[in-house]
Amino acid sequence: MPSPFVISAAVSDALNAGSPVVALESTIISHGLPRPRNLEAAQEFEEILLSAGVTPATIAVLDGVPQIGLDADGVARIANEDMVKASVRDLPILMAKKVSGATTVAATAYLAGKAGVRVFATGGLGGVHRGANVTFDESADLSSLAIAGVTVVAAGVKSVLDIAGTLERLETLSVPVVGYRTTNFPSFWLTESGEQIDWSVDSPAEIADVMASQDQLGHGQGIIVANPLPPELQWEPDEHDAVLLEALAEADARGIRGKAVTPFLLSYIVGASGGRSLEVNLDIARNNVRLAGQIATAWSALASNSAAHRA
Ligand code: PSU
Ligand code: MN
Repeated sequence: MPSPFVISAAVSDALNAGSPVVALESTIISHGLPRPRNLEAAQEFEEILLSAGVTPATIAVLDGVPQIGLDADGVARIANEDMVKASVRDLPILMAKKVSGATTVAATAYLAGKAGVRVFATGGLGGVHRGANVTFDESADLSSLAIAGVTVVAAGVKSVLDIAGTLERLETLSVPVVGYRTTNFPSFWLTESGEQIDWSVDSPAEIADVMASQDQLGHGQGIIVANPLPPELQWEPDEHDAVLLEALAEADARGIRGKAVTPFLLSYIVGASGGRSLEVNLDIARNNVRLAGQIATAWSALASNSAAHRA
């Protein structure tokens, strides 16, 4: 059967050469950031990688075709078109109907894994929603990372979620979680959530070692690298807490459900914070893209070293 994916020439050349590649998601651009900043952000994330010698692979479904690596026109499309938010389960339907979709962390990690892209940068992961014991609302990001062999750099999960519950589910799913130079799991806009994790790593090379060990085990799970914003860049905690409560109450009052919850909360919070949350959100993503580039570089050095040893 022909491959249903299109891997761009830049990404496939980089993969064949063993050079570093980082996957980027498209839901954060289509549904997580307001226009026109979203297009600038998508371009800037690619630029950060390119200037570090890393090939960006922004992932989306365009007219029914999953694309690993977009050209400038593709990047503009995910920013400017009203595309559906696509999780893993939407992929076959988008393909059959030949429609476009912006991929979530779940769908991006799945496609990146299929294409052989091993490192992925996002802002914050989806997770267990507050009240999930009643609504069953748990992001497919978690179950997808249990099967996609991709290392995801994220500033933890948003404080709108049940952070402790999310960490419990990741334990059940056997997804390794390491803090980058911390054991205090970040809560997206804030440097620390107060939830402790067991392990921290100190360098991109150490993360590459964990990836190699995971490969040796043949376990197949992804790895989460929790990368906190430096405290001086975080959102002021008092303002954050107040806006968060307001956003959750508003979502409840309006009866927002299902896949609309995360985009609603993010855009409400941008408005209620007078744009402050947006600036912090962009810093988070830049910080994660930078670290992902370093991890991909360390991974490619490790892979070429071990190939040299085998030769
Ligand atoms: N984090 C962000 N911005 C986002 C998202 C997460 O900073 O836009 C998106 C991601 O694409 C993530 C999705 O996969 O929200 C989770 O949605 P849900 O809770 O419906 O699974
Ligand atoms: Mn959900």
